[in-house]
Amino acid sequence: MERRKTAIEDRAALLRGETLYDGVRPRSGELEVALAYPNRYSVGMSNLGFQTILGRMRRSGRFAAERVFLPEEDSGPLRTLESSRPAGGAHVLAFSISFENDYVNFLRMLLAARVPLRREEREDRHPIVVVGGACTYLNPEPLRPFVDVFLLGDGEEIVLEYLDLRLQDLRLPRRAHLERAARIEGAYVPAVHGRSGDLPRRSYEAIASDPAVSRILSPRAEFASTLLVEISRGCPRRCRFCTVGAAFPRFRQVPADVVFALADRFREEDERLGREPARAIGLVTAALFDHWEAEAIAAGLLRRGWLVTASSVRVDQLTDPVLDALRRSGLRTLTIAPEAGTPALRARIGKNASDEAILSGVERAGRAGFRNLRVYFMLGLPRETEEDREGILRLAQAIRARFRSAGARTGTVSISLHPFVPKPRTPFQWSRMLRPEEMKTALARERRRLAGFRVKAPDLREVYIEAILALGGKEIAPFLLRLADGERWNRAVREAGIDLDALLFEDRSPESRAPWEGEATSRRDEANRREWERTAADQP
Ligand code: B12
Ligand code: SF4
Repeated sequence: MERRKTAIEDRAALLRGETLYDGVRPRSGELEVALAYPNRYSVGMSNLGFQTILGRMRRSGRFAAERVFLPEEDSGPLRTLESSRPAGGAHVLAFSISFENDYVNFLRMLLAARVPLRREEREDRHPIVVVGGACTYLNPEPLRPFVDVFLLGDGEEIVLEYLDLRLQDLRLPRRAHLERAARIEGAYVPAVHGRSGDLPRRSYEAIASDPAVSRILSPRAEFASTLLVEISRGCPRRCRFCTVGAAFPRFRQVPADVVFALADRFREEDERLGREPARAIGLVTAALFDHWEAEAIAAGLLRRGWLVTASSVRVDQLTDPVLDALRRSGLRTLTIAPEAGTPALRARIGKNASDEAILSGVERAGRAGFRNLRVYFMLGLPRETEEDREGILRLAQAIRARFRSAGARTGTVSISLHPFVPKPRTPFQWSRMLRPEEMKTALARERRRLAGFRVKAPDLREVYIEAILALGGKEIAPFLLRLADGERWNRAVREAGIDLDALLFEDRSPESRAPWEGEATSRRDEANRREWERTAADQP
């Protein structure tokens, strides 16, 4: 009883703290949708995919869409945030998933919602379990046994097409509805299609006039009370390890005047309702300095009285006006990701930047007044040599020296070391990754070398779980179920009979068919194979 009361109070406090914009308040409607994020409120509310899909559902005015997050503690059946409805009683239980490790939370939330985990065990009274989000369409296979409908690609349009169909089909048996859903372009219905293979994915073409934007601001989000606007989708660079180009094949940009119009509209709404105005805008983009109007956007927002923030930036492309706008907005730490210690390895992974280009970017950051730098490197990249690893220390020292001499005398330079994880639909999908013992030794050695720096590295268990879930097929379902049951990862691997050598620790042949590939070889698969061969031949 006590516990239940706390959960209700927490919900009320979260809702009271939120500011809603642009018609995103909850509506009533015949179709009840629970939109879930398989992680905490603070993470989900910082995710623009989740916010965008919720915005679409609510602003259409046709559906009763409420949010669900991973509960802080086991507090009885899973309930929606807004009106505490049981999530398992909705017509549609939709999940937005952007990180593989959240698959475990996805299963735990289904359990908490009292929905059978395996799709064949669900009956007409159960919700249709729908899933969207980048990692789930790069490789839907590990989730295949648990998901009724995947909506592949950009979700802006397809989510409404699907919900409209579900509304029409409310009185149809589950199977008949699924058969109809399978005809939507971009829908993958495992019960009808079998493997996901060659199914098309959706791409939203109107981003330039209708960008993704967060319409609910919360002081409890990771980016507290910050309005997030996606100023570009995709990335024109094709670093060989990175999923962004694979998830969003076309690079699309939002013009500065569209960003300003949005910001002005939100400001007017605050003024009209006499609320404390939102002050910070977070520019969501994989490629801030590739945006043809990056400088105009940063300077124009600042002129309008907004504080401007951005996630990590490409250090070899920094320009003074954008750095200046970020600094004047109060940002003190800049995150940069050279990824590898030597120019040769950077060329091999497709993130070409000379040491001097990196150092002169760092110098600009120091001159612009940044106090701290966070520098990301990966360990265990394909054909990485001892010289490449030593290069991390050399580059880190040079970065610190240049940063300090440019003015940041007392600030910190912290290093993040992340094990390389091969990702589906990238040229490095065929690469091996280091075994846990190799990785532990390499990490320990780097930590010793980098003794003068603050070094961060992730929990290795999480890294190997991510790799298995990224690359595996539907046969890894027992592994996932064991993790959801709280079992340790290496024991779950053994009991599920997964051959880690074949899956992770040996280079795979580009001729072999990956779980997510179809019968036909797509142009992208071909391009990835060529890039992988060029990597092996040391060609840029
Ligand atoms: C903002 C951000 C964060 C925020 C917010 C959480 C989040 N996951 O987004 C914070 C800081 C908390 C964060 C944390 C992390 N992040 Co992050 N993050 C980003 C970033 C910069 C933007 C994401 C975004 O908002 N994109 C814009 C929206 C509109 O796109 P979208 O989410 O894909 O949504 C679209 C579709 O996928 C689809 N869709 C999404 N949900 C649904 C649901 C339904 C029902 C439907 C139909 C469709 C649908 O429709 C949407 C609109 O078209 C991306 C890089 C990038 N630019 O993409 C990295 C990125 C997603 N993050 C990444 C990583 C690795 C992490 C961390 C693991 C970092 C760490 N070590 O802690 C954590 C994981 C946290 C988590 N559980 O997700 C990686 C993911 C890599 C992967 N899976 O292979 C990315 C791609 C960066 C990268 N290049 O490596 N991140
Ligand atoms: S690593 Fe960065 S620059 Fe390279 S493709 Fe990915 S998002 Fe673009």
